[in-house]
Formats: sequence, C-alpha cells, structure tokens
Amino acid sequence: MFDDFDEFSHLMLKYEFAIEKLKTELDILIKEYEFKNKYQPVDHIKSRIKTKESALKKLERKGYDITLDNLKEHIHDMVGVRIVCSFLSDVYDIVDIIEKSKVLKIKEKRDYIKNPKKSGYSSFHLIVLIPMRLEDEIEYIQAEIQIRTMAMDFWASLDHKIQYKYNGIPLEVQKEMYNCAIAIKSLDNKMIDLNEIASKHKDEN
Ligand code: 0O2
Repeated sequence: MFDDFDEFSHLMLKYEFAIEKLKTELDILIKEYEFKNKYQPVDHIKSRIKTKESALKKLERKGYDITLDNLKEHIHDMVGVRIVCSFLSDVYDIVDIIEKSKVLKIKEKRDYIKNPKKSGYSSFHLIVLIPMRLEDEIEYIQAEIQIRTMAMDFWASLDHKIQYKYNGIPLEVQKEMYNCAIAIKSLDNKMIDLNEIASKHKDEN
C-alpha cells in the first residue's frame, strides 16, 4: 500500500483535473475536425482514471516496489482515454489532429496497428503530457490515449474478458484469439474498401 495517504489522495485529485482538461482538449480538436471536414470520424469516447487496485496490480506485474514515485513514473495510463473510430483511416486522422494539439505534448507513440502485440491486440496508443497549472507551477501529467476502430474495440473488450490479466489461458484459446484478430483486421480493410466504393458511387451520381 502507498504509505502516504494524503499524498496519494492529492495525486488522484490531480488525475481528476487532468482527465477533464484532456477530454475538453480532445472534444475541441474533434469538433474542429468535424466542422472542417463535414464528417464525424468518432463513434464514441470512453475515459477513466485507473483504480488504486489496478495500479497496484500493474506495479507488481512490472516488478516495481509499491511507491508513489514508481506509480507516477511507470504507470503511464493512470489517466486513460479511448477513442473509438468508424474506419481505420479515421484512426490515423485522429492521431494526426492530436499530434498537432498546441496543448498536449506527445511523449510516445505506439502503433500496435502496424505492429500488433503478440496476442493480436491492435490499437494506436499515444502517451501524452497534459500541462497543469498547480500552485503556480506547471506540472505535466501523463495520460494514455488509445485510438482504435469499432472492430478492434470489439476484439479488445472480449479479449480482456476472456484472457487478459489472467494467467494460464490455454494455448488453443490464445491462438484462436489471435486468428480472430486477423479476421478483424481483414474486416477493417474490407470496410475501408466498401466505403471508398460507396463514396465514388455518390460522386458519380
Ligand atoms: P487495462 O485494465 O486495460 O487498463 P509497457 O509497455 O510495459 O510500458 P503497458 O502499460 O503494459 O506498459 O503498455 P501497453 O502494452 O502499450 O498498453 C497497455 C494497455 O493496452 C493495457 O492496459 C490494455 O488496455 C491494452 N492492451 C495491451 N495489450 C493488450 C491485449 O493483449 N489485450 C487487450 N484486451 N488489451 C491490451 P492495462 O493497464 O494492462 O490494462
């Protein structure tokens, strides 16, 4: 357990401020995009602050001592936002507008779409820094933004239920989940093609 309860509560409060600022900035960026392009790329957005229990488990899983410094440094998804898009191309458009944000600083990019995880997990992750003016000083709070298609989201949520975070899932199940991820990828590509055909058809008529 974290020894200094007051300091932990203060940190959680900062995460609450940070997630509000992040959601507002994303809302502005996405609405601007929608206005300019007359098109809505996002199906839905979810956000959460990681629970203390989940953070403790993750620190243990990664082999770190349970300290506030380790939490701040090594758990970069205490503040997390997930943006679920319609098409694969929308994912990259959203990454692009976030990268151009004047408020958020990009700390890291992880393209698990081009390079899926061993499990088959596919999604684009951005680790961003949110500047927070606290007690007259600017403090940067880390957050993870996961950007994915609806199909990837479907796979990830079921995978989470079936196997993620559990040990000893049969190899067969893992292999089948991987095969499902391949099928999801092919569906996402097919949807892009169908969308393009439909849009050409609209232009010609
Ligand atoms: P939860 O409960 O979803 O929040 P590291 O790479 O060691 O620096 P980390 O945090 O493991 O650190 O980074 P990674 O792997 O880039 O992203 C972690 C998050 O991506 C996970 O958070 C999941 O949300 C998601 N994720 C990664 N791999 C998988 C997978 O195989 N299946 C599913 N369903 N989700 C995955 P948490 O905190 O591990 O879990």
